[in-house]
Amino acid sequence: MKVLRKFYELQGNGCIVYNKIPTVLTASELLDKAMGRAAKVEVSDRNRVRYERKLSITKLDSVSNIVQSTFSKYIRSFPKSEEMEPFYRELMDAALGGIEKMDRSLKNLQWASDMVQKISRGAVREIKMSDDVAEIIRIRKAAYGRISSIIERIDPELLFLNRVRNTMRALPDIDTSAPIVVVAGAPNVGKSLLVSHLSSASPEVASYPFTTKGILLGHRDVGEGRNVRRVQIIDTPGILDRPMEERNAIELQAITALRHLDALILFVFDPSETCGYDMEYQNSLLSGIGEVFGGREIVILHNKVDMWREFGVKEREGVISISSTTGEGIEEVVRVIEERLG
Ligand SMILES: Nc1nc2c(ncn2[C@@H]2O[C@H](COP(=O)(O)OP(=O)(O)OP(=O)(O)O)[C@@H](O)[C@H]2O)c(=O)[nH]1
Ligand SMILES: [Mg+2]
Repeated sequence: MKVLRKFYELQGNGCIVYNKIPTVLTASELLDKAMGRAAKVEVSDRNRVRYERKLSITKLDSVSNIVQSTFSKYIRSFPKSEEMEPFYRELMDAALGGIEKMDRSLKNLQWASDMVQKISRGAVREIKMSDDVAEIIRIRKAAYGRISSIIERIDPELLFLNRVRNTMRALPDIDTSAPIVVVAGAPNVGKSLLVSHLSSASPEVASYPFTTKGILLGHRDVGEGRNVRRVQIIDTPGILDRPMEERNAIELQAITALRHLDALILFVFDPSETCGYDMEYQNSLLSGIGEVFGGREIVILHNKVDMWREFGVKEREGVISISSTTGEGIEEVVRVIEERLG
């Protein structure tokens, strides 16, 4: 699973842990699985009491083992929130309305696992001391009942963890340790066209919480020989193209998660204003983005030069004029990226 590698710090041995998070069963699915397996166990003994004792103990062991192994698999495969990279932790925090719920749910699974073990061991102890078939069966059934109610009690946690899993799988696959370029600007200014120019392969679409469009992720190798580095280029439709004041708190958090990325920001203007937004609006977007990325360097690009030069608009100093249609100025953008990130 591509995304999950981001949730794990490098281990002491320098290896990234590629854990897969399995689907999380609901309480009733887990109970069906455990009880179904227990129903199938077979034992043999000619003595009726010994037979019933063996059978009940084997069934209880089986139920307890399945529950424990299932929960420990979940506990192992989910990341601990404090070990997650800040970018992903903040995104998950926004998407889940509090990442600490994940840690709490995992703790509850551990609790349930311990309880099930305790109930089953206690019942086995009682069964070993009994010489009465009816009593042995009664003890087993009582233990089943208590185990079921423990599992049912943590059903909300199981459902929540499955939501966590699905949310994680949908996050963008960004390597936060590699260089990143974020392309921002108002809608229609030519961001996507620019990203496709800058990328060596065709950009892939990745989802991002609270945007319907999905971000574009392009790549480009910069540097030479041994010093080649893969730069990721992120197109941000629907993320950074509205004023920050219009956002709700969750959206804002998903945006501010971007500040954890060590990114070079390219802010694209459309001085022709054919995008439908005037320069004043575009400037106000820029200052909002400047605040989000506080202190990060922002490179200003004036796109659609092929168009606005004809309108008689003058080029500005300190700004790179480009055309994403004719390719004018793109080389200079590449040079700036190589200089800052190469
Ligand atoms: N003449 C001219 N048109 C351009 C240029 N760059 C982009 N366009 C046009 O502008 C329109 C928008 O381009 P996109 O690359 O989709 O813009 P965007 O910023 O990604 O738009 P959203 O994803 O909607 O925010 C398209 O019709 C492009 O062909 C340019 O340099 N010159
Ligand atoms: Mg676009």
